[in-house]
Amino acid sequence: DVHRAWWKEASVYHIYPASFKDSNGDGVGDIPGIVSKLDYIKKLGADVVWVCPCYKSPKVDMGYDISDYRDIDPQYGTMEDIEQLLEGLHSRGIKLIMDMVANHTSDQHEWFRSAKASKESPYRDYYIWKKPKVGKHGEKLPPNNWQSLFSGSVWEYDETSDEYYFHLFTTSQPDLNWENPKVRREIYEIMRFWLTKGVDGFRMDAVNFLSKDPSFRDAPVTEPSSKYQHASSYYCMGPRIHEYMVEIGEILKEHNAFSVGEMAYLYDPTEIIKVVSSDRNELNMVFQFELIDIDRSFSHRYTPKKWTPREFKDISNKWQVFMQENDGWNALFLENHDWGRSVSRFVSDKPELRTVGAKMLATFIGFQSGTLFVYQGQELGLANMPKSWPLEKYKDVETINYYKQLLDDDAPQSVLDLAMSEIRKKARDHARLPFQWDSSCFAGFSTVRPWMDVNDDYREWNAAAQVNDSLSVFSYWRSILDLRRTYKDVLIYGKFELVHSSHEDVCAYQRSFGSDVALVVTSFNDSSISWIVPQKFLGPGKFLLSNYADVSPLVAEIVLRPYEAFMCLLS
Ligand code: TEU
Repeated sequence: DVHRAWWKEASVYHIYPASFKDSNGDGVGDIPGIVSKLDYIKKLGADVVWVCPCYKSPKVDMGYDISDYRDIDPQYGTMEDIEQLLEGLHSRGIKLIMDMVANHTSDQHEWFRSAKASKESPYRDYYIWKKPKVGKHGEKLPPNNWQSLFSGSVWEYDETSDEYYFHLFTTSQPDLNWENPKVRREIYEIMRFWLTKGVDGFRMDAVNFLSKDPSFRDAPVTEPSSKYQHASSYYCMGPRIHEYMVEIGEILKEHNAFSVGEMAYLYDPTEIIKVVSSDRNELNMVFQFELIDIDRSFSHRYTPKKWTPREFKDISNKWQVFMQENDGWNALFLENHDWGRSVSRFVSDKPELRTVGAKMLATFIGFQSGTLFVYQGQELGLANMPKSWPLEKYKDVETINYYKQLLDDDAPQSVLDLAMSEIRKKARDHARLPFQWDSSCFAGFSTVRPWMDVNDDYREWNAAAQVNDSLSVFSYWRSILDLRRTYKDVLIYGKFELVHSSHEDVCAYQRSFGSDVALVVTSFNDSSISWIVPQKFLGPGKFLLSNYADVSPLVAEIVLRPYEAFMCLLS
């Protein structure tokens, strides 16, 4: 027996507001811009739209530093614009989920300004403050050795009070003190505010960081050359995390809201099932990053790691099987605003392979069990910035801090070169280039030069060129979303099993429900290889999707062309 739910059947389109569509000619995307493109989103077939933060913010971290949770940033629009967006989406049968950043605020939020102004402030305890550690020579040191996700210490010294405050991200993003019940109540009220406005749910930012190890003890030294150490095991899933999640879950339940939590640094499904299992009433699903972390070390984005298609498949299989055996649920994604483009990272953005590669990845992820997320531009096969672009084209605080730290540490040229090659693959900036609407100036994104430059390839790679072309990447994604709706039983609720699990280059799986079986075959090889078709799949089959025009029937041994992918229904 399967547990059906609307949020399991939904496909989500993920929008980065600064880079989607500029309506007022200031070079930055905005909410009216989104409103003007709703028919495009409807055409793709999305059921839910998730918009990254557009609340009032100084935008040190592109809106993930919120200074007023109950207002819209003027750069993005007004409250009326959000209401229009809600109306426009709802009238098309699409839901809206917003990004809830509850781990930290901006240092410009009135709570933090007050907290910083005086130790007596009623808001002081909304944040995490600690006395300096005293060094051998009486010098003041950060209270522990934890490293910020954006380089340097997690502690920032405050002269006024002679204390440090805690920030996992930039110094402009002080962490909220979730141990303080007042803080939790504030956040819950904010969530209710938006739900009452008609918002249909939330993507909960960095939600596994809400509860930290209260001892704040030093992390073990894993990187001897570094002053600060990776400490996620101390700030992820702290002792009170489920208590908070249950509280959050109650609010979500009141409104039958959609919820997806972001949980970095967590590859243990037995931890995540506690959040998403159907009897826990915490969150619907979680973004875990084991798959898209495949080309990095655990502790750092820019430490390269070799990976194989076999590992890609094994990781997916691990989560698919675990969630299905434990009545949990997966969030399926290969891209978001924090990563390089999937076609550039996992296959190839060479002109001759790009379309077929983007479609192969879509097939790979698109028929697995879970709620499917598509990040803006992924549906067009958009690629990373050109490798020739210099560092000056990168705008993200994480990229900039990282490179600056290396320069400050007098890193040798070889280290700088490696850093640059990693940045070219994985920087968050790649996903934040302006959306490519058409072949006109600035890709139809804006009438002026946008806040980030448009990718060189926009004349060829854009929405206008793809929406009406039945062979485009867009049409392919559209088919996937459509097939998930049409063959709901097997594609949403069907059992997942790998086929030929040990094959090194081919990831094949089946979904089955009653007598229906969908076979999904994807080749991660850039040349032709042969594949033995298991006996039970032999026969004409009904090819519902394939990334090469001419597919031949399933005989005992077939040749898979470079990055070939198909989905075939047998019953
Ligand atoms: O990301 C939090 C997070 O843990 C990561 O995905 C992070 O971006 C990455 O690991 C850094 O290397 C969320 C948002 O998605 C991100 O854009 C924000 O910058 C961050 O929270 C802070 O709010």
